[in-house]
Amino acid sequence: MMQEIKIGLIGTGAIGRTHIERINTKLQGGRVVACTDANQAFGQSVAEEYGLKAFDTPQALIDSSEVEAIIVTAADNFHEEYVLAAIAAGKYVFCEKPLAPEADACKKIVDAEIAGGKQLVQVGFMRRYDPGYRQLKALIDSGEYGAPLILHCAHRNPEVTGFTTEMSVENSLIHEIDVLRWLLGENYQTAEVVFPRTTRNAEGELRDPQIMNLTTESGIRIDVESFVNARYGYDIKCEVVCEEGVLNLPEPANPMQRVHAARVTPICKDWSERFVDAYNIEFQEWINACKAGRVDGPTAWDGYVGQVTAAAASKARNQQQVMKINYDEKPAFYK
Ligand code: NAD
Ligand code: ISE
Repeated sequence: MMQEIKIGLIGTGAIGRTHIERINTKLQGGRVVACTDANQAFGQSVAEEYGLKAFDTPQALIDSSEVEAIIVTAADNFHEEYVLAAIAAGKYVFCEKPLAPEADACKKIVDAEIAGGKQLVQVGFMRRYDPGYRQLKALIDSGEYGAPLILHCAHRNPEVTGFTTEMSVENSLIHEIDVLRWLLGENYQTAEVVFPRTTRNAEGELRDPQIMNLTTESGIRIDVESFVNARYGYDIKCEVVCEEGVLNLPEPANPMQRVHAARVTPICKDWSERFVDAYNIEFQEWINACKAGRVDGPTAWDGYVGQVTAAAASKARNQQQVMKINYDEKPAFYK
């Protein structure tokens, strides 16, 4: 057996723990051996639960000779600092989305990676690994249905805590911003965000739901609903209207049940259930790529493009007007 790659994880919260679990119990070729969390006692308890070494600080974990690759699953605002530290240490780093909440911070990461001369960063845009999105992409790429013209999408969470109006785009819709660009193989040109009536279930000042409208370079129009207090379940929709056919993202294969004089097909409760296959494939491919000495998933450049788009959408939302999106030219390093 080839040696397992030794992984250190920063941020042992909800998704951090699911990644430890999947890597150490389901996947092959890698093992999470160390962790750290801003809440040290909590990080220590997770380390004990999974038999890992607990580090007091992310920097100590990144610098340790016992750790060969890093996973960043801390809160969004700290991604930049730890990804830059991992690049400085010359270690592969998987960073949960978003790469950083600000486009400038993503650009700093891109610049640091280029200066280091080696691609090390992968961003956690797991929908690219979802079997349903992969099937949809294969159908679009086959050309059999003609060119895509319109996309109607929805991203619904049952509930969230501590969410702001900005986070609907920067933390939640960033998934659609990335996966639809990958699905269509083109960049965006304009963004707009409009508000329907706000649900009574939105906390404080949160505007929820929101609708983000995007246009692409070739003129495809996309509407995406973000509804983070949809209550009924976790529901992701994507319908691609093509010249000669309409393609839909497959629903998760939950069995239909006949109960209480009704036919019922359950809907997923949250992201961890809806995208479990995507996360498993994403991490197996990341481990394989690290061992082969390359990055073959979403790059720091994809993280940057995502956040430039999100920033334009945020500005469009604040000014209630359509914003043009301008990206820097893609560096040869990422081509
Ligand atoms: P969470 O709040 O459950 O966990 C975050 C953890 O990070 C907490 O334990 C917290 O103490 C720790 N932390 C915060 N600041 C830190 C710091 N400076 N250094 C070290 N640890 C720190 O949040 P979560 O839901 O697990 O989300 C974590 C990240 O994963 C976020 O960036 C989020 O956007 C992303 N996420 C991605 C998906 C996906 O579908 N790909 C799903 C959920 C979350
Ligand atoms: C969360 O951080 C995720 O990434 C989930 O996939 C998404 O559905 C949710 O809205 C985000 O807050």
